[in-house]
Amino acid sequence: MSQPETTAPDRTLVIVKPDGVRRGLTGEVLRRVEAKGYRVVELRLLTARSEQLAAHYAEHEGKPFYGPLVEFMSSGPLVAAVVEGHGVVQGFRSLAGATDPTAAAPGTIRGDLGRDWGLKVQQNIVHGSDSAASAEREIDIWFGAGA
Ligand code: DAT
Ligand code: MG
Repeated sequence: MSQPETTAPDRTLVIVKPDGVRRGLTGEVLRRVEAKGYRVVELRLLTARSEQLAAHYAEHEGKPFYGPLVEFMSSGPLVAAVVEGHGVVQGFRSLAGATDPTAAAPGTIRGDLGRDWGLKVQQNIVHGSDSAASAEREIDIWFGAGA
C-alpha cells in the first residue's frame, strides 16, 4: 500500500567554514546532519570567490566584523552542501547552535566543537541559512549557474 502524500521537503544551505575543514571536522558535521535524518543532496569542496562572499554576506556589509569575516571565509577551502528535509532550515540552525561558540549549548555543533579564539570574527565551524528565502538565495550563489 502506498503512503499518504506529504508536502515537499524543505532545503537549506550548509557551509562547513574554513576552520571546520582545516580542523578535519567536515565528516563530523555531515555525520550529525545525516544522523538527524536529513539528506545531503549536493556537496562541493571549493575556495570561495570574493563575489560569492559579498553576495552571501551582503546583510552584514558595514558591520565591524564584515572585513574579518570575508577574509576568514577566503582563508582556505570550505564545503558547501544542500541539505533536504521537512523543517530543515530551523532544524539545522538548532543542530548548529548559537552564533557565539562560547554561548552555544553543549550538544550543538558550535557548542561541542567551537570556541572563542580571541579574533575579530567568530570562527564557528558552520553556516546555515536563516529562512527558506535565504536558503534559495544562498543555494543559487554556491550551486547556481554562476557558481
Ligand atoms: P549566524 O552564522 O549564526 O547566522 P550571523 O549571520 O549573524 O550569524 O553572522 C555571520 C557570521 O559572522 C557568524 O557566523 C560569525 C560572525 N559574527 C556574527 N556576529 C559577530 C560579532 N558580533 N562578532 C564577531 N563575529 C561575528
Ligand atoms: Mg546568518
